[in-house]
Amino acid sequence: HEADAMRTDLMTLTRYVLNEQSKHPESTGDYTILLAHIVLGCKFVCSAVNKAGLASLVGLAGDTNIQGEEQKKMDVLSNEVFVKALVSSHRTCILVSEEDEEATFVDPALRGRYCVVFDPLDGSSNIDCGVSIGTIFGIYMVDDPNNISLNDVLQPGKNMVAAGYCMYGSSCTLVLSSGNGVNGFTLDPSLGEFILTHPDIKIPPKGKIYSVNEGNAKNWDNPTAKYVEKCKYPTDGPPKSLRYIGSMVADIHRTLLYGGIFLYPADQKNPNGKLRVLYEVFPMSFLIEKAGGQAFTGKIRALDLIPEHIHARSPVFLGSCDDVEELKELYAAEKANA
Ligand code: P6P
Repeated sequence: HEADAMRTDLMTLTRYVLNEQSKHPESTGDYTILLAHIVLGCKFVCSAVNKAGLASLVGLAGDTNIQGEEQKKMDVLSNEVFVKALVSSHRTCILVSEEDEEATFVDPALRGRYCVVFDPLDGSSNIDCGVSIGTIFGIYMVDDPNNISLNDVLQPGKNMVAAGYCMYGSSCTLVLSSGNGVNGFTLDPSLGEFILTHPDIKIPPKGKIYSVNEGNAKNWDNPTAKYVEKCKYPTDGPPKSLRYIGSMVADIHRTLLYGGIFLYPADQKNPNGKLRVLYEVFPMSFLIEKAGGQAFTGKIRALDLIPEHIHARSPVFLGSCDDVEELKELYAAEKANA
């Protein structure tokens, strides 16, 4: 009987967000509507990604995006779908996409109070080999949509009102925080609904996994090199396992659920690391902190960073509290000896 109750009492993402909204009588419902449009984009991309191999959507679109990477058709498609969904929600005023060099200022007639920064298809170089990829997004709110500037999205990540990702893998999983707690929803394709499957996610305080691209080891700075050395040759316990997928959404999803630490350090080639502040570092740091973990840039708390421009990069170390704390001590020691 209990199982039946579970099956008929479906906690969909829509219902969950409406429940949250009802806790704030003053709320206008704008956030609920915005989220519904983000979810629409995720469902579309999920469907397209699942058919990609068949619909010969894989392969190059011929163009290159502003990152100078060869743009794949899926990137173009996903970006267009999210931009159109967000503009048509009438709840956004500024959009920043990994695929577009300039920010999009929404037509004043269609504006709302939210700014959305997103990577429509992060890890897209992995599409052809079937590795999980994902959409990453962060949401800021402005006071007056008619009085906006680029500064409204050059804000520290701690000012975000929400952040999340949708992972397109063996299942389609959307992980979201609207500021209090982190929840995971899995798409039931037969219903076309995201169902609550991971309520109130908490990251373990310490993990057994470290996640970094060891191929960059020769370029790492001392604290990172020392930390990874400790992971491999610990003096106080068993070595950690290395798990690195090379698709941020997949690496972070595992870190969130299993614990451990994810590192994308600076190196001599990329003094600011590789990952983008607004739509990779901030949303993932926001989620990790709301789940009880830490996110650090090598100098400061990641969410305190103020991006210089919309495609700014930053090193990032994030995951279980105790693991990140150990790495922070090595950076502090380096600073003290400097
Ligand atoms: P590397 C994918 O291209 C991406 O932007 C992230 O999804 C991923 O974490 C990172 O780059 C992987 O970078 O240099 O290890 O291949």
